[in-house]
Amino acid sequence: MIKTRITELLEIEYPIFQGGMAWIADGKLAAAVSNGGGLGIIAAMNTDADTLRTQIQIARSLTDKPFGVNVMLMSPFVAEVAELLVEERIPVVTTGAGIPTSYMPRWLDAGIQVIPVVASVATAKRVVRSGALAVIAEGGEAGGHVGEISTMALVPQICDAVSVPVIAAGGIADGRQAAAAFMLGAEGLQVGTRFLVAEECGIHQVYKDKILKAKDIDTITTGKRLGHPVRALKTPFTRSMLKAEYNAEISNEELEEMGSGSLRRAAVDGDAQEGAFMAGQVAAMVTKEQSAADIIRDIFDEMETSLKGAMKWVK
Ligand code: TUI
Repeated sequence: MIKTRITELLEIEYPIFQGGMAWIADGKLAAAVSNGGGLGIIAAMNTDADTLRTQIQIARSLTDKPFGVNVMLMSPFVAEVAELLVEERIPVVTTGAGIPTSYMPRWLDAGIQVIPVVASVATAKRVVRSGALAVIAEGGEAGGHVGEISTMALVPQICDAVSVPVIAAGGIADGRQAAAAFMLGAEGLQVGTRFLVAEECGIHQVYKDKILKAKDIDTITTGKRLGHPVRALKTPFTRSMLKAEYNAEISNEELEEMGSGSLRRAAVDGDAQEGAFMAGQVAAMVTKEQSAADIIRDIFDEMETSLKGAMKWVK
C-alpha cells in the first residue's frame, strides 16, 4: 500500500488522479476512477455550467467517493463554471492551460481544495503563494496542451521549489514510471492516456483502437506558432496542421479555425481524417482495454514491485 500526503489530504486509497481530458473525462469515467480508489476528475473543458452540472449529477449517481472537476482556464465559460463548483460543493478542483489565481480566493473561501496543473517552477511557486493545496507538475510527454519541459526534468525542480505535495503527470502509464516519479519526489500521479481505453471511457472506438495500435513515435505537437502546443496522434489532420503552421500565408486566425472542434471530431465522431486524437508519448504502452479499477490496481502493484526491487542496485 502506498500512503502519501495526497492519500491523507484527499482521503483516497491510491494517490492517482485521472486527467481532466476535454470531451473524454465525463461523469461516468470520473465515477469509475473514484470507485477504483483514485480521484476521478470531470473535465469542464469548453462547456457551460449546465452541461457540467449534468455530468456532476451523473458522477454522484454512480459513486459516493470524492471526485474533482478540471477547469480549463482558456474556456469562454470559465467564470460561470467557477461559480458552479462552489454551488455544487465540489471538494477538489484542478486547473489547466493557465494560471488560476484570480479564481482561487473564491474557491478557497468555499472550502474547495485547489490543485493547479503547472508546467514551470515560477507558476508552481505563484499558485502555492495563492493557497494551492498541491500542484500537478505536467511534463511535455503528456497529451493535449503541453509545456516545454519533460517530466524527468520538471518534477524534481518543482519538488525543490515548493513544500506542498507534487503530483507528477505526463509520461506515466505503468508502475515503473510511477515508481520513477516517486523517486523524483512526487507523492502522487496523474494519468490520462491509459484511461482513454478504460471500459468506462465513452470515447469512440476508433480513438481507442488508435491508442491500442500506436507506436512510440506516433505523437506530434502542433500549435506552437499559436502559443499553445498540443500533443496528439499523427493523423492526416495533425500533418496538415503542421504544414499550415510553417506556411506564412496562412494567418493565425485561419490556423485556430482549422483546430477548432478537432478534439470533438476525434472523441465523439471517431473521425480518423479530421479529428485530433490527443494522446501522450506513452500511447504505445497502452495495449489493453481494462476497467478503471484494474488499471489503478495494475499500476500500483507494479509500482510496489519496482520500488521493492530497487534495493538490488544498492550494495
Ligand atoms: O490543459 C491541459 N491540457 C489540455 S487543455 C486542452 S483544450 C485546448 N485545446 C486547444 C488549445 C489549447 C487547449 C487540451 N489539453 N493540461 C494542463 C496543462 N496546463 N498543461 C500545461 C499547462 C500550463 C501551461 C502554462 C499551466 C499553466 C501555465 O502557466 C503559464 C506558464 O508559463 O507557466
